[in-house]
This record gives sequence, structure tokens and C-alpha cells, in this order.
Amino acid sequence: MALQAALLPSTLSVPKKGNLAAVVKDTAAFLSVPQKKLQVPSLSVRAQAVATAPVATPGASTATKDGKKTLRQGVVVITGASSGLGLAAAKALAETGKWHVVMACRDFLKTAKAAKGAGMAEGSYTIMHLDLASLDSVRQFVDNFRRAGMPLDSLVCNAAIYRPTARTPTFTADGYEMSVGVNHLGHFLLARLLLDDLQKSDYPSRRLIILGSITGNTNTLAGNIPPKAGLGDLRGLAGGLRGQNGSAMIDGSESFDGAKAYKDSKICNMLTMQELHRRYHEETGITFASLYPGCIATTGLFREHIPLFRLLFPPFQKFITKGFVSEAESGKRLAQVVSDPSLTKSGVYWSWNKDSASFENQLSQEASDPEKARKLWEISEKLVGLA
Ligand code: NDP
Ligand code: PMR
Repeated sequence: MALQAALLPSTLSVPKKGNLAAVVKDTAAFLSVPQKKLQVPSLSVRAQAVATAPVATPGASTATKDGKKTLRQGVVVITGASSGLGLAAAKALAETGKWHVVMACRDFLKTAKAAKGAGMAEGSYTIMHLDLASLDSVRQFVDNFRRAGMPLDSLVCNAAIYRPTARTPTFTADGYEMSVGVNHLGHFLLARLLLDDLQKSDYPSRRLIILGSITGNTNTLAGNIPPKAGLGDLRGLAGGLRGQNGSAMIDGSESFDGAKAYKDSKICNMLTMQELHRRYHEETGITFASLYPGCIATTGLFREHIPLFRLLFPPFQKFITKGFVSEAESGKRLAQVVSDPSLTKSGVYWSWNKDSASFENQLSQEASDPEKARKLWEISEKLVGLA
């Protein structure tokens, strides 16, 4: 209880000019932390959260003195905002004052510490629990988000894991190989469920962004470093990526390769963005985008790599390939894709040149294959229980 008392004020991210409604709403969000981690009496607060009318909650409309409406604060959900790119983008967006950031993370306390450590102002963010390795958790997150009463103006599917040294697969709660399960399937379900919420938003530019990468694109030098990404005919995915009773790899390979599984998941991310664009952009006006933010060689993504790699990778990228980008700079790039008024084009895979100017990049043949995207969509729908 002492730990809980010490943590409550900062983790609740109470708005500075806060009123009770806002506090209670954030409290409801806070309660989405698994109860066994932090025991907080929940039922009465949940009831209040539903009953209390929002006054100055994130995303509420604002009016000037002369009664004219100004653009309200946007609400952006960022998965995996507890470190690296997600944290840097959360900070960049929150600092503008134009965005309230919902940090959708699997480790509540780590995220609370990270937000505080990054200097994010209390009230500029809300932390909600999301474990992409469990489809139940994804559904629970969506429920909790809706219950918190905020609009959804932008969704960033950013979280990922990379298991380059793994010789055997691990599996999600639903039994799918972990890299594809977290990076693709968890986000696929999240994006599909939250499309409704994005559609309901009255924000002028609503966006759904899924992180891609250069290493999933074989039309680049980086994409040709073995093991190369490749989904084949998707037979492993269709078989459920279950390892023991089939293949844990999307292309159906018998042997597991953690580095390839990650790169394959990035192809899935880029194909999914384009399929969303084809199916929903015209009808909804939502902007769908992907990006390669640069090589952010210092992030936690490489935590499972051997120590020598972690030591040499940043200078290698800085001085040899010159593809290195700092976490802060990458955060600004992602923040641009979320909110820059000039980046509203849908179906685009953004990259940046040496002067940090954004441009529409070309995807590899496989990462832009519409037939593969359709097939991936249909199989993924089945695996996450939507079809
Ligand atoms: P980090 O490891 O720093 O961040 C990954 C985030 O994902 C963490 O917050 C992590 O949470 C979260 N995460 C992992 N598993 C789960 C899960 N099961 N449920 C919810 N969240 C989870 O890596 P980066 O910042 O580098 O990566 C961010 C994105 O950028 C990824 O999509 C990656 O593919 C992409 N990218 C990165 C590049 C790079 O050079 N680093 C290059 C190109 C693209 P926790 O803190 O709890 O572990
Ligand atoms: Mg790569 C232009 C050259 C370039 C770029 C931009 C990257 C980005 N890499 C490049 C080149 C090379 N890399 C070369 C020549 C080599 C052989 C020495 C090389 C090796 C390498 C390894 C072993 N690179 C790697 C790894 C990883 O484990 C990283 C990876 O594949 O993670 C999936 C990686 C990366 N190189 C990049 C980027 C952005 C990554 C990691 C991030 C990602 O795709 O998410």
C-alpha cells in the first residue's frame, strides 16, 4: 500500500487545471492495470467514471471568449510508449499541448517511470494497460479506452519485439508465434476494433499509423542482409503459427528464425496499412500510413541481441551506414506523421532524407503486393477471431 500511495499522484496524470471529472476519468483508465499489480478499490470509481459528465477532459471541445470553437486537443493512442520511439513520440506530441497521449503499454509502472523520466507534464498523458501478446488484453484495452470517454483521433501501432538470438519460438496467450503475434496480430485486432472509434471522431484529420521498417523491404541494402524477409504463400500463418503442430514461421519453414520472424512481421505491418487504405480510406476519410523512422540503434528493440552487437551497432549505423537517428529525432518524425497538416496523404510509407525532410518511399514488391495483402488480411481475421 505504501508503494501504491507513493505512485498514485504521478501515475494518475491528473490534469493541472484538473476538475474531479477529469481525475475520475483518469482513475478509470488507471484501473485498467491488472488488479494483481496494484490493488485499487475499483467498483465505486468505475461507477462514478460512467456517471460523471466530462468538463475539461482530454479531447473535449474548447471555446474561446467570443464563443468561437477552436481546434480541440487531439487524443492519440500509442502502443509501446514505454520506451524508444513510442516514448519519444509521446513526449514530442504531448509537449505541443495539442495532443493528449494515451500510452498503451504492458508494463504500467515502467511506463509511469519512463514518462516522468522523459519530463512529460502531468495531465498530458494517460497510461492504459495493453498486452499485445493476448487478444483478450487487446479487447479489454478497447473496452477500457471507450469507458474513459475520450475520443480517438489518431492510433499509432508502434510496439514490437525482436528476438534475434532465439532458436526456438515462444508463443502468445493465444498460441501464436510471439513476434508475429505481438507485432502484427495484436495490432491487427486493435486497429480493426478501433476503426469505429476513429470514424466517430470529429477531428479534422484522423490517422492510423503502423510502423514499418527498411529491413522488411528487400528493395534496399538493409533488406538484403540475411535472413531476408519473405512471407512465401503464407502457409505457416494459415496453419496458425503454432510451432509444434506446424510451422512457427509465416512462410511455413520448418526451422524457426527469430530475426526473420521480426522482419516478416514488418512486411505484415506494411501490407496491413495498405489494405486498410484500400478498404476504408475512401469511405471514412481516415489517413492510413506507415513509416521507416531511421535506424534508432539505441532502443530497447535490440535488448535480446548479443552484447557485442549492442556495443557496435550504434557506431556502425552512425559512421558507416549513416542511417542512425536519435530517439528524440525519430520521435519528432513519428509525431509529424501523426499531426503534420502536410502529411494527410493515405496509403503512404514515409521515410526521411539526410536533412530530415519527409518523402514518400517505395515499398518492395512483396511489401506492396495487393493480392498478398488481401490474403494476409483474410487469414489474420480468422486468427484474431473476427471472421
Ligand atoms: P523498443 O523496444 O524501445 O520499444 C518497443 C515497445 O514495444 C516497448 O514499449 C515495449 O514494451 C513494447 N512492447 C513489446 N511487447 C509488447 C507487448 N506484448 N504488449 C505491449 N507492448 C509491447 O523499440 P523501438 O522503439 O525501437 O521500436 C518501436 C517501433 O519502431 C517498432 O515497431 C519497430 O519495429 C520500429 N522500428 C524500429 C527501428 C529501430 O531502429 N529501432 C527501425 C525501424 C522500425 P516494454 O517496455 O514493456 O518492453
Ligand atoms: Mg542493418 C544502408 C545500410 C543499412 C541500414 C540503413 C540499416 C538499418 N542496416 C544497413 C546495413 C547493414 N546492416 C549492413 C551492411 C550489415 C552487415 C554488416 C547490417 C547488419 C545488421 C544486423 C546484424 N543490420 C541490422 C542487424 C540487426 O540485427 C538489425 C535488424 O535487422 O533488426 C531487425 C539491423 C538493422 N539495420 C538497419 C535497421 C534499421 C536495423 C534494425 C531495425 C529494424 O528493422 O527494425
